[in-house]
Amino acid sequence: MTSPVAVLAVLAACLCGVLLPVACRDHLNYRPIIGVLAQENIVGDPHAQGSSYIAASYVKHLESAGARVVPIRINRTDEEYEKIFNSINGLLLPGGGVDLQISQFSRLSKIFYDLAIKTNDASDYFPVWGTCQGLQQMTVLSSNKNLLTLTETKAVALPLTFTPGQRQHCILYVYRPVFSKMSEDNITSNFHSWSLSLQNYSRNAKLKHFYKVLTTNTDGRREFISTMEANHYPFYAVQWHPEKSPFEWVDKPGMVHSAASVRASFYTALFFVSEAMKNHHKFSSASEEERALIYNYYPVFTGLDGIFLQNYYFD
Ligand SMILES: *[C@@H]1O[C@H](CO)[C@@H](O)[C@H](O)[C@H]1NC(C)=O
Ligand SMILES: *[C@@H]1O[C@H](CO)[C@@H](O)[C@H](O)[C@H]1NC(C)=O
Ligand SMILES: CC(=O)N[C@H]1CO[C@H](CO)[C@@H](O)[C@@H]1O
Repeated sequence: MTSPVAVLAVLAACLCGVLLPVACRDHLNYRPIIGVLAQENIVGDPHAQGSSYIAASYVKHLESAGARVVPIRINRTDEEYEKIFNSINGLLLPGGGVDLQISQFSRLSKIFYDLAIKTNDASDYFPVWGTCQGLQQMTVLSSNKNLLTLTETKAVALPLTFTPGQRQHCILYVYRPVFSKMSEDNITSNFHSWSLSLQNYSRNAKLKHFYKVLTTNTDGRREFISTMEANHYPFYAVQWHPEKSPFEWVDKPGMVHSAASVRASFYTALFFVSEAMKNHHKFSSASEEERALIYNYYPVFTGLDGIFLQNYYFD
């Protein structure tokens, strides 16, 4: 097995070499802080407090790979969001179940997506990661359309089908230690009703120009995108749930906890946190940073049958 150190070396070579020709290894930010978007509470959630939540598994996933997390709450002003953007080193759009065009989550996603495009265009490296709904939201933002289609993927574990000729791409380096497992065993947890089919992706010029497809899956009827990466931006997205294997425990079909699935999960987090290390945004003071971090909030245990084991709730 390739050691995590070897993977990091490959990552540094891969990402610094390809995307940042300057010797960025000397200038990494080893105290990265990643913003995670909150979203409207699930209707009928008996544990809900306030108006929005973040599933704690997303926070733990990033923390496991050496990042700290700042929650980005809904219903704040554009100015507040811009200030947060200039203080964090990367952004994660989590899974969930809100409207991708009219929810507060979609409003925040658009504000941060636009800021991320603008800042990367100005050579300020700022990575964005989307998981499940996060991937779906990114496709809506990049195409200005909802091109998703219903698939039979509500609770199913799948292997990944790698797109030929794409294995050299940076994000896939992360999967290398688990490549054979990923393409053969059912190690990705899928919990989505909607997917971006390869067909709609291929027919939409904006999406085709913006993203390349790294892995796909099928529900037996439609081939859909399961991992993608932007061509010119450090934007990455997966339709499956790397954070569930180590951190969610609801006992239902589609949940995988094998050693290979946990390892794959960790490598996705390590990859994204390594990306965030290339950004140098900072809070304006130590006390502002302290006030913004997730440690100011307490996750609520929702029970062993909770779709999310623990949630953070916000006003
Ligand atoms: C393509 O997108 C449309 C929405 O614009 C959707 O109704 C349709 O089901 C999608 N088709 C496929 C094959 O994904
Ligand atoms: C993966 O799961 C499917 C059913 O969802 C099953 O048919 C298949 O044999 C599984 N593959 C492996 C390698 O376990
Ligand atoms: C900034 C923002 O979106 N504020 C809204 C927060 O929610 C209240 C009540 O729903 C609205 O009135 C505000 O406009």
